[in-house]
Amino acid sequence: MKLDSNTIQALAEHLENCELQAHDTTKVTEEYPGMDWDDAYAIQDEIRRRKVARGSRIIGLKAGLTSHAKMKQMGVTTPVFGFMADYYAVPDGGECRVSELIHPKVEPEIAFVTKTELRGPGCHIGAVLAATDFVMPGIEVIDSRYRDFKFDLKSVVADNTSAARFVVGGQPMNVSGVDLGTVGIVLEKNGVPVAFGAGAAVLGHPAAAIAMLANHLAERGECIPAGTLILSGGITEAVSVAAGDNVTLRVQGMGSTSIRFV
Ligand code: 0L1
Ligand code: MG
Repeated sequence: MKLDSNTIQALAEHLENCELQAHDTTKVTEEYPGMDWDDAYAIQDEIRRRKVARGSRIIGLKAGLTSHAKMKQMGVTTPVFGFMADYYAVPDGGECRVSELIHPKVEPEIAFVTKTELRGPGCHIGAVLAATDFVMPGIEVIDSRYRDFKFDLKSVVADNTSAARFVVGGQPMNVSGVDLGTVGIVLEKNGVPVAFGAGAAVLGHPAAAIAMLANHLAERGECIPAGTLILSGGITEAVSVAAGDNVTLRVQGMGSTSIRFV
């Protein structure tokens, strides 16, 4: 690690305040260009610690930048991992207040819920499918705290991978009932289809993103516990939203989930 603990704490406080007060900032690597991956995840961990210390529960994990569309959109090449706090969750069909966010975008995702622990190294798609209780449609609302969504990977990891809100719903499915590689999705904004794709857009198969997460956690001596909700990453590019927008994700054979921006 290149940063001392005081700097990690100060950067975590700054980024979390940007999130809580809905104002943007410059990327952290501008001031600390020499920071490394461990520093970036240590800042994210400190944000997580601060939330838990204030009484929030961590209710899920996420993989981000797992599709070529997203990587191309953001000009990066590697997936990243983050967490979801309890207040990020929006009920299916519920409201998301835009005034609490900076410049929200939505991503169509497949959400996994595990039934047994997943532990790397060497975790693979087969192990993920065996450990999955069910999958369902999920919309992630991302809201980078960086001005104009301009960042590099270490900055975005420090910023908890732009995590802000999410909704899951539709028909929970056993993985034996759906081919997650070929499953089709349609994202609608105000009733108009705005993005289309198939599960394979995420690393060839969305379960590959969950395996990568398990292997990433193993490097830190951690695992994915049973009962964890995980967003596997945007299947298409992210779509900007504003107050008044209604967004619905339809996943073939798995129903739909919706969120309203007010
Ligand atoms: O969930 C995601 O794919 C977002 C990762 C962070 C990058 C972004 O803000 O687009
Ligand atoms: Mg996402």
